[in-house]
Amino acid sequence: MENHYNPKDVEAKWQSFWQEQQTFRAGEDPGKKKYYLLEMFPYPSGRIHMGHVRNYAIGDVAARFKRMQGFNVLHPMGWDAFGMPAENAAIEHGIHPAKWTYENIDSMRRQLKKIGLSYDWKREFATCDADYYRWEQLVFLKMFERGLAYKKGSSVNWCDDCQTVLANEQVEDGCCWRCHNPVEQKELEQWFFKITDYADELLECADNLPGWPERVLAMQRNWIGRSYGCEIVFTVVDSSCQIKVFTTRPDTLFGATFMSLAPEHPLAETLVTEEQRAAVSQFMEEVAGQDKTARISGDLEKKGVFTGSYCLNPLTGQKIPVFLANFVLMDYGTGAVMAVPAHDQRDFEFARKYGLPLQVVIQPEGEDLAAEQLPEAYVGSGVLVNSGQFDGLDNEAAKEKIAEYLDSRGEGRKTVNYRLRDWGVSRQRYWGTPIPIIYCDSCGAVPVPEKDLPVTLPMDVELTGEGGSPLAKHQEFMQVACPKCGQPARRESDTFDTFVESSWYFARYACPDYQDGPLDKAAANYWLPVDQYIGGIEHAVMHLLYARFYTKILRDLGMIDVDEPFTNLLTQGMVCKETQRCNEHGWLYPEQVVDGKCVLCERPVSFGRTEKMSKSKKNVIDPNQLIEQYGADTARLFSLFAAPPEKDLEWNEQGVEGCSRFLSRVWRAVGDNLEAIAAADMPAEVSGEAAELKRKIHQTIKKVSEDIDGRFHFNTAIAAVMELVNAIYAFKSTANNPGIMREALETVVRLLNPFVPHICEELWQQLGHTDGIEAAGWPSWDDQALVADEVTMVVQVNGKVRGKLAVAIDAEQAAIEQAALSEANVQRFIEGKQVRKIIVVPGRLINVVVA
Ligand code: ANZ
Ligand code: ZN
Repeated sequence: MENHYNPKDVEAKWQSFWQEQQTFRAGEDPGKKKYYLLEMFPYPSGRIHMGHVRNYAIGDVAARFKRMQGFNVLHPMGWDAFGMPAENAAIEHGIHPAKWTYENIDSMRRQLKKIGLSYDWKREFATCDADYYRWEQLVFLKMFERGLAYKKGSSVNWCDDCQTVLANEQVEDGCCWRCHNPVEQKELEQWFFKITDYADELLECADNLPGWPERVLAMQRNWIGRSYGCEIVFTVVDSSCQIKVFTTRPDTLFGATFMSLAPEHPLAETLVTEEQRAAVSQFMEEVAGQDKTARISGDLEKKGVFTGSYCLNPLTGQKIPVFLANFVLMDYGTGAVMAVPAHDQRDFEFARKYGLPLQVVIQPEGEDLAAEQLPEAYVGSGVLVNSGQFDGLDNEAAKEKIAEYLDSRGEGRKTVNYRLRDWGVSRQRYWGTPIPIIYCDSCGAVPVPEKDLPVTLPMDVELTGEGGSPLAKHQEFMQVACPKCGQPARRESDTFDTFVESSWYFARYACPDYQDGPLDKAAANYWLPVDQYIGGIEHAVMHLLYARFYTKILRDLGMIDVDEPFTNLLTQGMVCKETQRCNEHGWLYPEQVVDGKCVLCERPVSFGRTEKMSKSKKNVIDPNQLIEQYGADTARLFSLFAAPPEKDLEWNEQGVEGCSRFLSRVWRAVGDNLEAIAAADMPAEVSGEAAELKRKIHQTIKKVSEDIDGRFHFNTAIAAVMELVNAIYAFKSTANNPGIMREALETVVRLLNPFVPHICEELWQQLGHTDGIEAAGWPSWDDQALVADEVTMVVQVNGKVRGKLAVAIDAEQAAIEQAALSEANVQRFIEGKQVRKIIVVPGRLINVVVA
């Protein structure tokens, strides 16, 4: 055996061994319990970063652990390969998105293989393969047939730079999440998926996912935003118009002192009087420049304008002014709000700004709120006042009563509202899945017949980055005969949002080569749901919600039998590092700083905050270099040991070196003892120092097993193995107890295998095993061996011997008493009697005295 631990040779050797043996190939085996482990698949940017390493190392521990436990494990990998960066690269460097993407995939696959991740590479696919997206097109046709995919005009967030529509979540501070260009509003015909049909089920299932972090579920519930409330009708004065509002607080109706409409409200034009026209137009212009997200978020200053019209509060009969207000959005509720400034903070600020009256209608118990003195809106509960016949009612009860009363008069009704909107899936981009629709002047939007799928993305396009979708300019692609009437027609030039691809890739991994449909139902039902899904918290809403929705679609199309895609979810923390800056040269890469000085100008650098590793701040560590220098096992160990998976991990060089040293120490522990333990069997009985080591071995097995299984406490698991390694070094009697030393070493190697598999495979072989470490299985602990040295104590009841008890030598008095009292025979003699006292003679006897 090499004296010196040389990760490079070891890692290359085992990576090719796994490849040749197809160690991680998975197949359906109904006789075995399955375990499907999945990390969120990457976008093939070309280079892996430390976030990937961490994400995949976490997953790999679970996959290897479960395989060693005897599960039939599916652990696949693939590529989320459509999307804008490929197109941007094409525009900037003139390289075709397909070429760019597939080359990046090759390079990233090579990098991933160097980490030694236990993937079944036979199942790999890229979502830009026509073999994948054709099935997505088929599912779309079925959704279209059922009205689950439809087209409508809508105002969208538009980035003029990227020439594309952005989802609300892709707008950050009013700017495009990718290029940071300000976002505008634009009216476009778009394809939508009817996710709102599933709002209730998505919500209710969210209460049924105990394996998900509560934080993620809360974000999803909030995103779906179901609120129970009331629609109330207000009549416009001197007009036949009616304004409908949605409110969750019908109990405050007597306090509604004005009305706020969304500037886009269809009645806005009608309601504006001559005197107010100029002011209104000016306001409209201002709002048009504000982005929706800021308008909802509440950060924006509340502004409005009087329309000149009034409407009637249905209960007070009072004339109240109608305003347009920037914080009211057209696509929530009815686009109109009855403003209750005394009890709603936005309305309060608005009223103070425009000098509008406040009316208190909810009085908290034991207080006497006066409208003139309110420092802010009172939003709590209380009793109704100034509310006519409803005075004195508790406000929760009043919600019901007022709703019923309005209903009986035809002036309102109870409703449910959702914040969730249908999912807009159209993108005016080239590098995506073509939407299989044909437009015909006589037949309208006609679905592409199933037999004509896939609608393949043409490769010969010109990408300039200007003037809308490149597909629309591709004559050959666009011109097609109408499938219904045969007349010349044109194709849809939009492609799908790439979130569509990532909404079902996990199901396709069950049957990546299946040619008769999206899913081989038997295989998909065998593997799904994913038992453990691992990825970043940034996907808490969009990806995870869309995937849940799409799973329900596939179920309702009869393609699978599961309701939810992911049983357990782990959201890993970020990988962070200190930033470094030079006054002259700005942010610096770690290698540009030597002895605290900038290598470019020798000036001392200033150390900035520790932040998520990012290219823009240059606080990045290249995993490829790290692996080159220390080996993959060290890189893996560090990312697993430095922090629990859910927490942020702070990069530190000493930590990496520590991990590397630990692996060398394990290597030496085996090497140094190899000769001594050559022919040793595992002993049945041991004593003294050996018994202590045995206890340590089994305690460690128990701790590591429990820490890994379902809990992902990898850092404490690794710390426990480190202690066992210390115990091995401290052990002095190997010559007399070679068997126990062998057990200790083999245990270390097996327990470490999920974390650092290359070195463990090698050491396992050195220890004399020929068929790969996973075949050895996961070690189990012996409960007996956990107990410290024991003594047998006699138990008496009122001085008569009634039993014997094995007690740990270091057991506490209380534990000994407890054990004595629960001994079966002793219980018979004390039953129904009162225990007066218990006398313990340490190491010898226990006497229970009863009355
Ligand atoms: C009167 C009222 C009084 C309200 C009060 C609140 C408190 P959630 O819970 O999020 O559903 N609202 C309704 N439509 C709106 C729109 N299009 N844009 C902005 N705000 C809108 O919120 C429902 C409440 O948000 C509704 O209840 C309405 O204000 C406002 F003391 O009506 B409320
Ligand atoms: Zn036609």
